[in-house]
Amino acid sequence: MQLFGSYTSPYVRHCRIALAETGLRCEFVESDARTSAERSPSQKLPFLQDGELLLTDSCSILRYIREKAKQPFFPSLRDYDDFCLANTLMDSAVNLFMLEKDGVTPEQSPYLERQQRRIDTCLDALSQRALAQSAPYSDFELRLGCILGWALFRNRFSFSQYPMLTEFHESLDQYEPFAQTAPSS
Ligand SMILES: N[C@@H](CCC(=O)N[C@@H](CS)C(=O)NCC(=O)O)C(=O)O
Repeated sequence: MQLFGSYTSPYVRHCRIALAETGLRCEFVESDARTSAERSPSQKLPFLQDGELLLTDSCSILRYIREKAKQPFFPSLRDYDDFCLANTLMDSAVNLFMLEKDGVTPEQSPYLERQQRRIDTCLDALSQRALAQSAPYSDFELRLGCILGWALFRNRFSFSQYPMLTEFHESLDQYEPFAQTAPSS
């Protein structure tokens, strides 16, 4: 089994955390946009190859990892929707980051302004959730931790106005699978 990804992507980080938690054997293949364009129809990272099986999204990869390790994957609807919201936050933040690299900013596009506002409304809603302060963390909480860590690493948005989120991220930083997958360039 091979996981193709980068050491900076928050999507990839979540998969790497799940692999560390389950102890499954998987080769990590550091990859770039050229590799994803050649090998995955989504042209995104991560993707996972296990024999004939190709998985093209971090969500299906997470499900595969959890099921292989006989661990639950979103038995709770509440937790699943919170995961989706954290994922929406991640998509918006990464999308704005990618476009900014191409010189396109929210000032030039009402849709991107909406993406920017979406980051604020998602953060506000997520800051009101009850969050674990120690392991075990749910996949929703790991997803949220991954996007908060990425935002700090890339200096993309601040969440210092939400002390609960800062405390939560600091507690996750003490968790070995989270700490060992911290983004690095
Ligand atoms: N829905 C995908 C999103 C993955 C994603 O956006 N990955 C970024 C890297 S952080 C990427 O490869 N972007 C390339 C592109 O958008 O062309 C997932 O959950 O795996």
